[in-house]
Amino acid sequence: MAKLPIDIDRIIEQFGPTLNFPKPEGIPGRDEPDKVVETHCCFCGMQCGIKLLAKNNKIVGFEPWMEFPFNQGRLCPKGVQRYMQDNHPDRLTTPLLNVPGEGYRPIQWEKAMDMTVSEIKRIQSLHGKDAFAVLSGVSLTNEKSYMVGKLARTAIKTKNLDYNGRLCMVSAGAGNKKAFGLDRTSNNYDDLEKAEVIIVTGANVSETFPTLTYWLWRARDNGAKLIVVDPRIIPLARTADIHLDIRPGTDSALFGAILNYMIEHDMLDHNFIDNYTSGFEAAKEAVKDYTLEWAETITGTKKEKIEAAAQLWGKAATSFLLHARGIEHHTKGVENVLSCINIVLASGRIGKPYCGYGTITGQGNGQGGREHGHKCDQLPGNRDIENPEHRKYIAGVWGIDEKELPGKGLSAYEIIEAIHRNEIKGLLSLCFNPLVSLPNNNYVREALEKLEFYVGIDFFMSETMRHCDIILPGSLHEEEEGTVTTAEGRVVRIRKVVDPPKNARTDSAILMELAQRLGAGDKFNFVNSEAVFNELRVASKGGTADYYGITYAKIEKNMGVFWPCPELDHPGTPRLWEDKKFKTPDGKAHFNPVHYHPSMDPVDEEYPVILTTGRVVSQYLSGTQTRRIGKLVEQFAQPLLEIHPTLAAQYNIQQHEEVRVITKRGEALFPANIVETIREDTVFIPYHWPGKKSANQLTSGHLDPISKIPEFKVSACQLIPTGKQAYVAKDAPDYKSN
Ligand SMILES: Nc1nc2c(c(=O)[nH]1)N[C@H]1C(S)=C(S)[C@@H](COP(=O)(O)OP(=O)(O)OC[C@H]3O[C@@H](n4cnc5c(=O)[nH]c(N)nc54)[C@H](O)[C@@H]3O)O[C@H]1N2
Ligand SMILES: Nc1nc2c(c(=O)[nH]1)N[C@H]1C(S)=C(S)[C@@H](COP(=O)(O)OP(=O)(O)OC[C@H]3O[C@@H](n4cnc5c(=O)[nH]c(N)nc54)[C@H](O)[C@@H]3O)O[C@H]1N2
Ligand code: SF4
Ligand SMILES: [Mo]
Repeated sequence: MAKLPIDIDRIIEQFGPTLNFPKPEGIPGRDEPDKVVETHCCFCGMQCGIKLLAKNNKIVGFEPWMEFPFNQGRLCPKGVQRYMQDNHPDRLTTPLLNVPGEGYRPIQWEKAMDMTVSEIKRIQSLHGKDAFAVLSGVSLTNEKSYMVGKLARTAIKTKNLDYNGRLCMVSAGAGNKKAFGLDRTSNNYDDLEKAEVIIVTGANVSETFPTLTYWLWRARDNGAKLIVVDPRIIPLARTADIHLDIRPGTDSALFGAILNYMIEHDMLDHNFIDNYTSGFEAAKEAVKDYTLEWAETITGTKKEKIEAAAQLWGKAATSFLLHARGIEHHTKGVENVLSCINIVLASGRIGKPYCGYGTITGQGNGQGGREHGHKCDQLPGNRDIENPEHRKYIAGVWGIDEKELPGKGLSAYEIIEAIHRNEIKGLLSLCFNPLVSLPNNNYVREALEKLEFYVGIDFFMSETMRHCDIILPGSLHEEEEGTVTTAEGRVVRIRKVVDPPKNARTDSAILMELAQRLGAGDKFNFVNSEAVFNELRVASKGGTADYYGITYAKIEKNMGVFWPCPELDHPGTPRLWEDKKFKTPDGKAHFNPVHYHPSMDPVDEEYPVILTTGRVVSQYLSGTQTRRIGKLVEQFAQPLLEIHPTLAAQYNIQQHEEVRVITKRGEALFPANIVETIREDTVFIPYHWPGKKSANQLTSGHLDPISKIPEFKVSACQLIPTGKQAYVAKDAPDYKSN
């Protein structure tokens, strides 16, 4: 008999015949739950429905929530492991004070709050209100996002408030507002199902939005043609009809050429263009020289392939175009987005069944978090902080004089620059790990060290938190009631399942106490999260992101409601623009002229290789959460440098050899992973790791002039093999082209 791979006898001897394995310290095993709660995954913008199981006020596991319409029980590797965070031994459970020379010492809440408030007051009385900044995050619920905005503007009274969506959806947001006057994906994802042609550009859907692939496969089963645009043969590209392997930073050239081709071959919806859009002539003029030959030289992709894609797109009766950060993380992120929107508008395929367009929102509440006013230029309801009418309305809701409302402040990376210039001296951050996720992080570290006072709210000790003077232990998704808005624009309920552990508090309780101590307690008399939501509904009323008609009861009854939902008897809006009444001042959808521009850090003789950065399936963002979950670490334990065999041979780089990657910002060592799935002129590094493993040691602080998003997707680099073999736990998958 073949020998069993495990020694059962030894195991029985050790643990007894019932195989009672000891439970790992701090993480209880699966017990019969005393509570099963329908809520959502805390990670990406899909916000998959999930049931969390709890026993004795601790999360003990999960079950699929089959009825939730978007994911119908499906979950990705992160979703099935997320519950491991709850009882994690690393949870921050008491406020901490950084004592110089000694390190972090636990302190009472009373003292932590006293010190925080007195430091805010000290800095502001010496240097002005705007010398204290706030950085927020969109893993926070709608209610918390709204509270942070209100806290910054009415209690701290600073204009310098921004959020981590600045690194994420702002290019798409700015492009969508320009073109449609509203910032949301145009349809829910059911409409993908019968789209004839689907373009996915700059979105590694299988790894970053795994459950969305279900809707793409449904479309494929119905015969949809799939066009994938990505410098890498990402898993989705393996099954695509056409893969356009463009050079990073050249989407606007590609989509400009496709628009020009559509115009030349009269693949246009003239009725739609004439009656429902403006700006077509200027957009046409901008691309008149963008031939397929020109596009081939810029994108590095064969013109025959571009033509085939233009033909498919041009002739389709129904279609969907989706993009994510691959086209948005550029100094021309907004232009890239507009170049996509132009080909959608030219086709007239929007506001109809199975016809849609949208950015795929990244963070858990990336959609809602960009609507409720914790951006430097925005007030709730996606209102404009510089618009006098909008200011007046929100000042009225908040019971303050419009003049008291601060104006437009600095964006996230600009706040770091202002700290360097000594203009900002104090910082409150929550739900943001800028030291790992902002570009050029040596520069970010210097800024954090320069602050006179820094207080952070998190549930784990992130790399950024280590620079705080005071750390306040906050709460996980499942420790508070609230709502989030999914990538589809569906507002859903987040359920409290357990209490924050030990001495940790809910984020809301912390924000409310800060407001009270800063003298704005009367504006934060919220009895629960529903009360916050009800104020948010009023604040959003009449804005483009109108939530007025959405209530907790309505969300529960319908398993989510799509905004805009302006009245209580309104059913919500899964598909936008069926009435063709766009939210722009002239009521039309706007074409915008887009000229192709090179990236701000172009390759040259000294820095000849393009470095692009992004994600892997098992790690999430700065990794604070997922690098603490063993199973996810096992899947992808360290950042590897993806490099094509031809480029590797050119530099004589061996598999797993440590390679020095150098840009104008700095250098770092990464083991090579030689794969055939990437362009020969481009290397890729995932960015989820801190310190010496951080890709953001290399990226630049060049920002898009409109959206202020950093150019994470293009840096010019040098590669120098070190001759040393690195220890590599596991390779990134190499999806061979054939
Ligand atoms: N597993 C996992 N899932 C996540 C996250 C995570 O950290 N991990 N984060 C969530 C968040 S916040 C976000 S924003 C999303 C991001 O989701 P995605 O945007 O899908 O993720 P990225 O890996 O940043 O980039 C996507 C692709 O862009 C390609 N790319 C690079 N440069 C260019 C270019 O110039 N043009 C084109 N067309 N493509 C280019 C890269 O090769 C990469 O495959 O994922 C969400 N989901
Ligand atoms: N090179 C490179 N850099 C990138 C990107 C890239 O593609 N390449 N992508 C960018 C993108 S798209 C994004 S979205 C950013 C993300 O950048 P970050 O927002 O900095 O990343 P996170 O890991 O989400 O950090 C959030 C922190 O908040 C904590 N947190 C999570 N939920 C909560 C909560 O409910 N309450 C509280 N109090 N804390 C919470 C987590 O523990 C974590 O420490 O990174 C950007 N950086
Ligand atoms: S796809 Fe996103 S929301 Fe769904 S389980 Fe995975 S990480 Fe969670
Ligand atoms: Mo993101």
